[in-house]
Amino acid sequence: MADTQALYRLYGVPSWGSVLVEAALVQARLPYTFENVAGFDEPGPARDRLVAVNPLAQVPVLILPDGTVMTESAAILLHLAETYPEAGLAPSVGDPLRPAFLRRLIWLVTAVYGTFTYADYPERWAPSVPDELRSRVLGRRMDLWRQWEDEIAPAPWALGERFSALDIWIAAMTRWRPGRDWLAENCPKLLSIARRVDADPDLRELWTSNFGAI
Ligand SMILES: N[C@@H](CCC(=O)N[C@@H](CS)C(=O)NCC(=O)O)C(=O)O
Repeated sequence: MADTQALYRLYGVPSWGSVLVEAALVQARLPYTFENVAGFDEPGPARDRLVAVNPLAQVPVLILPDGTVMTESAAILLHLAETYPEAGLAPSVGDPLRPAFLRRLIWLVTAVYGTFTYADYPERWAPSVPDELRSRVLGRRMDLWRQWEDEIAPAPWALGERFSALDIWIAAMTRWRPGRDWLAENCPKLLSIARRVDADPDLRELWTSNFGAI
């Protein structure tokens, strides 16, 4: 499937947003190295290494085999899906499920993922009321998960019968706040997708290395 000589280089932190890209690399059976930049959210060498490739100082960053720097998880995912269609990460152009896939992927990065920028570091944006900002933004994120839960069919995967990277993203992002216990109470259909992906033998090692015991 892949040119095994061509190595991808992923900048990330275990269990952080880099897991979204790492899972796609594993799913596509692509060789990669992992540049752990843990601690990059404080000044120091890890931040310096990250800022050198992404001035926004965010993970994930993927360096392609030709040296091209890619940031933005959805862009990276779409690039990998298009380059390695056999990995089944996304319905291809012309597939009737493609619009639903694109809509939900972009919704995930704009509506849901964006909330982490504000709730993870509320003191940056509202220094006088950080706790209030965190709790309001977390409330917004819960509303968003509930909205998807209401829309999703009770089928095995987010797109119905067809597995896609959306399922991988559900498995990863539901590890983040508000977390799986909240999901069990509020979003059982999304949780069942997450658990099905947890059990995928190809991805188990990745989940363990990122989140510990699953
Ligand atoms: N739009 C970016 C968001 C990436 C993002 O928010 N990453 C988080 C880690 S999960 C991060 O680097 N946060 C540190 C910060 O925002 O300072 C993407 O989709 O890749």
